[in-house]
Amino acid sequence: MLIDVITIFPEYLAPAQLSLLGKAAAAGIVRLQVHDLRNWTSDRHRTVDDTPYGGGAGMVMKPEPWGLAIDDLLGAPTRRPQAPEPSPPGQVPGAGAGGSELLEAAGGTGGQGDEVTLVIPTASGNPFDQALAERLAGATRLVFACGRYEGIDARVAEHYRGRDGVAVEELSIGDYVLAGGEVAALVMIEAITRLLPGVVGNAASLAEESHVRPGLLEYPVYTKPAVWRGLEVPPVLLSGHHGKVAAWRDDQARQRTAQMRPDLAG
Ligand code: 6GU
Repeated sequence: MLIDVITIFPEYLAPAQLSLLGKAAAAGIVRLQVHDLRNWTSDRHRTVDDTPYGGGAGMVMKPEPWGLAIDDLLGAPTRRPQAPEPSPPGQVPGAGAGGSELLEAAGGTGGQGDEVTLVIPTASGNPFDQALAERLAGATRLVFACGRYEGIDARVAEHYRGRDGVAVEELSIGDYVLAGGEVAALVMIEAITRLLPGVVGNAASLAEESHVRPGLLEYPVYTKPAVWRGLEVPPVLLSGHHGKVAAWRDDQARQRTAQMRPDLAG
């Protein structure tokens, strides 16, 4: 999977090089390219924002740099990740037109046969959830357009929504307001890439966790020691009785869901 992130703060994406994602990149499962939006400005001040039509507080991101940046990235044919990169995977802040090394229009993406899914993180988007993460994990190419300020001129989403081979997803990671889309993009990238074959060592661990069974949170987990600060591990977990363990976990998952997320409990 090839993932491009366009942002005015490329450094924000540095954590993506760590841990799971970093390993996925090193293994050639994911290639992450981070681009500085200001590379697609042409004025002296590298301006990316302006005042909102209709008035109101804050600034809006101008459509032109976004159009040029996204056109450049989409124009470059889809490139498959190629195991261990000579240069640090990702980190292309500064690479103007998206690196146009190779090519090979890889199959469908976005789960709908589109070549590219353009993800626009926004608090006013559709809720990003596990089902969406699973669908996007089927994509071969994702481009994240991370806005700041009051958001990106709405015509950018409108323009690309109409384009052949492009699926546009305006997505929110929750009901709160962030200062920009970068952290939301990180959240989505982590949720999506850990679903790719080979990223998480134990495939069974993917199946058991919270939200994979829609509407049911995960049961509590324990490890050694059996007693810690006077607190005991529930005895059933030490019983060796697999059937009882499974029933206990199922019951705990239901109780926990009812308590923590009554909105999910059916
Ligand atoms: Cl995706 N972006 C911003 N700016 N705020 C958010 C969000 C996204 N999701 C929840 N709040």
